[in-house]
Order: sequence, then C-alpha cells, then structure tokens
Amino acid sequence: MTTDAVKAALSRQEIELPSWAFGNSGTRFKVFAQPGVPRSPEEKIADAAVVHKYTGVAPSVALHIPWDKVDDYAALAAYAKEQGVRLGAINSNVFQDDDYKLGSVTNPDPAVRRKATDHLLECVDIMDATGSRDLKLWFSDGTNYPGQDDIQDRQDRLATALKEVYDRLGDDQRMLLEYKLFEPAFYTTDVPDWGTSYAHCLELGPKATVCIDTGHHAPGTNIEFIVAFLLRTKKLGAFDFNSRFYADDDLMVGAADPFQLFRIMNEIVRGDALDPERGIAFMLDQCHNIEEKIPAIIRSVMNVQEATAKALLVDRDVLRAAQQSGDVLGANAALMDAYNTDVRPLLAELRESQGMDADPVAAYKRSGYFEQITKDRVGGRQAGWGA
Ligand code: AOS
Ligand code: ZN
Ligand code: ZN
Repeated sequence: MTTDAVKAALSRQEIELPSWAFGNSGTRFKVFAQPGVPRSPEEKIADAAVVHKYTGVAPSVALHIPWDKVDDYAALAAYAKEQGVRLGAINSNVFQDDDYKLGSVTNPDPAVRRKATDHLLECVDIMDATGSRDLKLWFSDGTNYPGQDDIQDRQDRLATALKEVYDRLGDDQRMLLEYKLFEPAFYTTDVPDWGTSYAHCLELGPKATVCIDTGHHAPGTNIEFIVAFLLRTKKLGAFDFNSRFYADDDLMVGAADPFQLFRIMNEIVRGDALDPERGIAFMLDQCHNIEEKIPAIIRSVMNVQEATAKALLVDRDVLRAAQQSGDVLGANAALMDAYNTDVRPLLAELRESQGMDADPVAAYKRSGYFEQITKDRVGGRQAGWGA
C-alpha cells in the first residue's frame, strides 16, 4: 500500500470512546477522585469531544444506561452533535441491582428475568431516540459453586431473553454480545467465551454479532485467531479495546502488549474490515484509575492508530508470496518489518495535513482545558453513579 493510501485509510478510521472512562474509577479497594471529572452525561460527552478534537478519529461516544440516564435522549444526541461528536453504542446494565445476585436474564426467578429483559428493551427505546445503531450486551450472569443452578436451563433462559430483544431491534439496529471468561462469577459464566457468543448470535440472525473485549480471555489466548474466524463468518461486530496483564485490568489499549494489538489490527486489515462502512465498531472500554483521564484516552486512541498504521504497512504481496511458497521466515519478516516501522512521523504528517497538531497530547496540555474543568467542575462523580 502506498503512503498516501495508508494515510487515506487512517483518516477514515473511527474509534468510539466510552462515557464511563471519563468518570472517577478504581478497584474494589479504592476509587481515587480526580479534579475536573464530569458531573453529568453532558460533561462526559464534552470531554469525549475534546479527545476527538485533538485526534480526529474519535467521533462517537458510547453511553451506559443507567449511568448516563437523562430525561431526553434526543436532546442529548443533539448536544453531542453540537459538540462535534455523535452518540454510539448503548451499553445495558443488568449487573448492579440486588435483584441480580443470582443472575439477570438467566436468573432462576422469572420475575427477575422479566425485569432484566425489560431493561434491555428500554435500551432499544433509547437507541431509537439517540439514533444509535448498536446495543451492547454484557452479562455478569453465572454461578459460583457447582450445582448452584442448572447450566443448561440457564442457556435456555439466555436464548429466550436474547430472542425477545433481537425481535425488538429496528431494521438498522444491531445487537453486540460480549463474552467474558470470569468475574464476577467464579465457577460458570453464562457467556464465557467467543464460541458461546457466536452460537447464540448465529441462532438469532444477522443483526446479532460478537463483541471481543481484549481483556476477557484466559492468559495466552490467541485473540487474532478469534478475529480471523469471526471475520470470515461475518460475526465480528465490535471490539472493546483495553489491555491487561492479569485479568480484566482495563488498562490503556496497547500499553501491555502493543504487538498483540498489531496482530489484531493485521487481521482487520487482511479482512478489509477497517473502514467504518464495514460495520465493525472499534470501541475503547477502559478505566483510568490513577492517570489523568483525557490524556490517557488520547494516548489510547493514538496507540490504536499506531497499530493500525503498522498493519496497513504490511506488504501484502510479499507476505502472500512468502506464504504460498512456504517461506516461513520470509512471511514472518514481512510482518515484523511492518511492526518495527516507526509510524509516528507518518501520523504526525497526517494530523498536520488535516489541520491538527502533530502531537495531540501536547496540544491538549497547552489548551488550558484541564485547568478550566478543574475550576468549573466541583464534585466530579464516580463512573457508575446513579446505577
Ligand atoms: C465488563 O467487564 C465489560 O467489559 C463491559 O463491557 C463493560 O466494562 C461494562 O459494561 C462497563 O461497565
Ligand atoms: Zn467490555
Ligand atoms: Zn470488562
């Protein structure tokens, strides 16, 4: 691919930001409050718009219901538009109520299942108002002890709820089913892996696709293989990008393992799935517990851009020729040459050609935005308030 073609592809790239990454966050041990943190969904959207302003590739914000609950979602969408961004995926929340102790849509109690399914349906109503395309479903459902509940019945209950929500989707709406190996359930999880998600999505139909959260696998899992498989079967709908050293750490994407991120983006480029028109949502799902949030999110967007630029630089002709002639080392070298290229100058040039600063973090720091929000926003809230 020529440098111009690489730049053109990068300029069309879109990365979605999670509203909750702008709120205070922490672990079960401590939530650290930071100055200038948003007090409302509008302020989270304003911060996301700042990230888009300095990177040019983050034009949408994912909402979390009820953390981003407002009276008028159409007005919130209009506010986002005024700020220069749009509302993206609607993330449901069926994990924070006492009622969900034994599960939400897989709970043995039909009344709890009804309540959980109604929340998911309400999220589709919200999508109608915001114009969002995607409903993102993550279920904390599972069990802690062998024998606690019937594993097969729970799969049936899950399928029933998913079908009801699927049938409620409009023509242009989709369902993204996220999986997670464990936590908060420690024995069984009802959607623990991509295979389970894939099987349910297949049963549901074309509007249901898998969401890969990069922090939700067993250590050593080959995530790019999952990407390749799901691309081939047209069942890859989205990513929740973040990085992990141990479990679901939700650290900045590309921080723990930039080579893994490159390998993932290499499959995306190989499958010609980067362009937003291909319908794959590249979202961040991160928490910035100890670092300053807006620059961390800018850094994360840049990490995805850098991995993407390297993937675009892979010489596909050389790679394919080496693969087909059995040249193992030559094929590996074609990937490594691209991975080892310093793409920062290319991205700096691209930003400047688009009228942006070559260094988004420095531009943000100079802008005075942080000083302004620190002064204006007293009493910033925790990411999961109101839930
Ligand atoms: C939970 O572990 C999942 O990653 C969810 O995608 C997401 O983090 C959650 O819905 C936001 O609280
Ligand atoms: Zn996630
Ligand atoms: Zn997670």
